Amino acid sequence: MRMEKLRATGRFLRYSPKVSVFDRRLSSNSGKSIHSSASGYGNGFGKKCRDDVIRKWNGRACFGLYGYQGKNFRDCMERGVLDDTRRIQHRGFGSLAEKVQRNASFSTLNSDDISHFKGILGEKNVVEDEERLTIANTDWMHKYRGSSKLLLQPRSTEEVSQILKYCNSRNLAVVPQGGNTGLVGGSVPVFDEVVVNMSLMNNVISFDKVSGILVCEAGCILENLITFLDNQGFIMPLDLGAKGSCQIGGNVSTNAGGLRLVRYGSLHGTVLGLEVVLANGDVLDMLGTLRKDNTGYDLKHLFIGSEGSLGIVTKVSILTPPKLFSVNVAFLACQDYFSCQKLLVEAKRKLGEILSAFEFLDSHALDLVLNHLDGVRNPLPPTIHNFYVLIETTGSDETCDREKLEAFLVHAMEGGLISDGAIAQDINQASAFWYIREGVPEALMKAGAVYKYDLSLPVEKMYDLVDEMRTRLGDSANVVGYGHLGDGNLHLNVSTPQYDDKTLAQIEPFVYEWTSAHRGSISAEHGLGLMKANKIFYSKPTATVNLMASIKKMLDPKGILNPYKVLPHSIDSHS
Ligand code: FAD
Ligand code: 2HG
Ligand code: ZN
Repeated sequence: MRMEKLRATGRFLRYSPKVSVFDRRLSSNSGKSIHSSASGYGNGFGKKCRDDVIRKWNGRACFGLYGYQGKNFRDCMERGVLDDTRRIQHRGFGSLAEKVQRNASFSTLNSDDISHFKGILGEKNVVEDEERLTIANTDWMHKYRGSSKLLLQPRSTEEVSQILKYCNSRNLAVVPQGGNTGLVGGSVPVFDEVVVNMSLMNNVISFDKVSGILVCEAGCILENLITFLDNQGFIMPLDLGAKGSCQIGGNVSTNAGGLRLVRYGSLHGTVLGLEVVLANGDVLDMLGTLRKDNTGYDLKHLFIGSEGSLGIVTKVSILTPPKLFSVNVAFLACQDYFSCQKLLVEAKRKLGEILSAFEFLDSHALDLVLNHLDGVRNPLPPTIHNFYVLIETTGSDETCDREKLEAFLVHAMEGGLISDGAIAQDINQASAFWYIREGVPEALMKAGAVYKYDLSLPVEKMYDLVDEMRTRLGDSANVVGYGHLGDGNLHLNVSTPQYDDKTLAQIEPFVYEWTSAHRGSISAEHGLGLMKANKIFYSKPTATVNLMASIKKMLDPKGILNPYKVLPHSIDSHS
């Protein structure tokens, strides 16, 4: 039962109910320990070590058997997304929308428009209900809020095409919306844009078991695709904490990175084809299912990561890897950031092809998770460590992979890179380790207001920014650093009791200037949305931004698709 649930969340650890949980000392010299399972015991570790560990284990609770049974991240996510409109009232970023001028060339909705849409979609898929609109108008963080009066739910590409054709002719602005889990204010209206919600386009169209190529509609929820593929013996090359709500169309449109990019690469590599509806309603069939196709410009790439500003993605063709059964997850403690960094270099070299995730969080992030999420326990004894690393390996040879990981960890521990650690011994523990990492955004939400920065930076410099930010803000904020270390992607979050302009002024533009000075990117994976549309120049030269604006103008001359997002308002005014 539990195994099924975990499978559905994308964790494919082989579960052996016979395996008992205990920890054991890996390095008698260092006095540090890796807490691990009986399986694989004896591969390089002495008997004394085992006895020590069994004694130690008897003395304390099993870290793997967490008390949050029945709750997984999906439940939390859905609560976050669908739950109480009361919370929506409490939060709010106040003045953001006021800083943007509504584009006067856009029309406002009238009753003829509503009748027209009802003619295309039927009554039930033209939504004017206030409660549903409140949800659609509010982003996951409850930070950005629009005032759309209409949500449309197309069921086919043809319906999307008719919607856009009409909106274009009437100058009605549109926001494409997937699971509304975006973190940059891109998925919600700024003013009264019509929301085109893709959730009814949720069919798998085909799956080729020989090539592993999946073709599906854009509204498929990522977690459902993961489950579908699991039954076929495959996995999605993409996984992220929002999987229970986000949609593949939203993933493609944000070029989401996630937890396994280090292994499977970005969507620019795995997406083989797209079907997209342009602003004028034209349907672009680029839904190839070929690994190789060099016939001219590969236009699908324009839409991967364009955040709904160039077209609505209606279908996706994606290459999926076979599911491998040998999965190991280790949760490790490091004394300093330099050790995390060195551990990464070593992991790439020593774990090589089996490395499937390398994530990190600092002690501030761990504390948030422990304090704000129900049932989470620290897998490690409660010593203060400054950093934690989650390493996952995925391979096809259980014994070999386990030996490889353990040898790597022993070596790292002896070299002083790891101060403590635990290896999950079953699917529950693996899931529990992952929950700590994936739970950080939810914990931050519960802690109060949060300023989020999603940065690509040279790994060796990355944490300097967190330290500098801490110095700047002093006690007024909790500065948290975590993210996809294996990809050079830092999630810098500043947590405060509530939003205020003074704190914002201490963070920005400093954070963008620092990133730019280190030749980083101000958006590693979340996109620009509304939050960073005007900040694009920190990461892109003017000539490039101008070319982007020309492409936008060509594909969407009236600028109806996701206005005020992605491109700077100065050159995207369409006035
Ligand atoms: P939405 O939020 O609905 O939309 C995002 C953007 O895409 C908007 O600009 C929207 O207009 C556009 N869009 C949506 N669907 C379409 C479509 N069919 N056609 C055209 N445009 C469309 N992101 C990561 O990259 N990595 C992570 O690890 C990660 N973890 C997250 C964890 C949590 C808890 C949360 C809340 C978010 C996380 N995110 C992460 C951010 C977010 O989940 C991703 O950006 C995700 O890809 C958005 O998908 P969505 O379906 O929710 O899209
Ligand atoms: C993650 O990696 C997400 O958990 C969210 O990308 C990051 O909330 C954030 O800052
Ligand atoms: Zn992330």
